[in-house]
Amino acid sequence: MYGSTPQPSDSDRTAFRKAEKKYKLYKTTAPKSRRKQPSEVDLTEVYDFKSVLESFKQERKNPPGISELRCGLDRPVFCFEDRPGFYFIPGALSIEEQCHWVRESLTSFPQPSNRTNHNAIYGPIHDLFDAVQNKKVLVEVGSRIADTELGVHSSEGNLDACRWKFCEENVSIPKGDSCNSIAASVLLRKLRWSTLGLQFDWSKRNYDVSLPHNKIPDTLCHLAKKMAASAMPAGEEFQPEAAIVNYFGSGDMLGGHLDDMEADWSKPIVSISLGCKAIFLLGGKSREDTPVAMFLRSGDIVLMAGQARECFHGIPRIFTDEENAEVSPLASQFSSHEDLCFKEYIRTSRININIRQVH
Ligand SMILES: O=C(O)CCC(=O)C(=O)O
Repeated sequence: MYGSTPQPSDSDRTAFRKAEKKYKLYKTTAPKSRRKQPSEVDLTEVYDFKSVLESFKQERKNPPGISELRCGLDRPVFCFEDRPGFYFIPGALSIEEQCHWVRESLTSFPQPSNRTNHNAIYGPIHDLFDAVQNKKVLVEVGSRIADTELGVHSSEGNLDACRWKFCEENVSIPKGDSCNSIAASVLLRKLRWSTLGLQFDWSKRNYDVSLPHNKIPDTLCHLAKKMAASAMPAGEEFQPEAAIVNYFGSGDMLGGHLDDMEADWSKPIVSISLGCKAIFLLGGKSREDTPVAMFLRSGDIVLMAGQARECFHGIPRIFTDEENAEVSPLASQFSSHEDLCFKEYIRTSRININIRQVH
């Protein structure tokens, strides 16, 4: 009300929300500049496991509250002493492995029968990345526009899926036909998630085992099993059944949430970071619990199992500016002309692949 002291809204009150607001990207216009710049943010309380790993390698010492888990993995796994079930494996993937998973995330993971956020509007989209590389446009084929006029071939057998087709960007639409279209490059920028293995139904918030799906690639299963081993109950092997791939662009965030749709929380979620650096918040069982913040870099893997499965977590920020993204070593791997689209994408994006055992 006018003249009264501003009251925080309900959503601003929790400790988790406060931390999200602290790290979120805000842009302000600097004096003498017309361009908006990211506002300064205090990062002094953000844990940096890259430095933890370096000092561990040099001096075998960890900062207070962090310890190294002794397990069979060929690299250090760190945990917070007061946050059981949460494990951090800094630099778990080599640059070549990161490169491989970026390629897979952009080419094969969004392929039908896997679903993406685009399914709801366009139906299944085949070969999106290929269409980006060939500068194609997705066109809604109206009843009067014949496929042959657009020079396209249907990629799906069913009628619904035939409504949207990729064609050359300069295709001429016959007079009188209204025609919606969207550039493949825009669709790629708007890609938010794809689901592998058992398909997650976001509206019902459960796994729809009746939906057709592609098998999770063996190499990804192998990697997830190897990484998960440190957080598995003794004598059991992790069984990857589903994965969600999240795609983040500049300004995107993932609000605080729980991953509670899997039956058995003793099994970890294996979460792989690729591309631009991000801030991850790990809270407690209530949004009122103050979360701990940490950087996630390309190649880092975190595991959330047991009690950590009951904890709110989220990504309030990704860093897409050259100075802070720390993505150059990965981007420079995409050096050939054919790889230009991968390079352009990953320079300002982050991909997260999280693999789950559902049953
Ligand atoms: O992007 C991340 O690192 C976290 C992803 C996540 O929390 C989720 O998909 O549930």
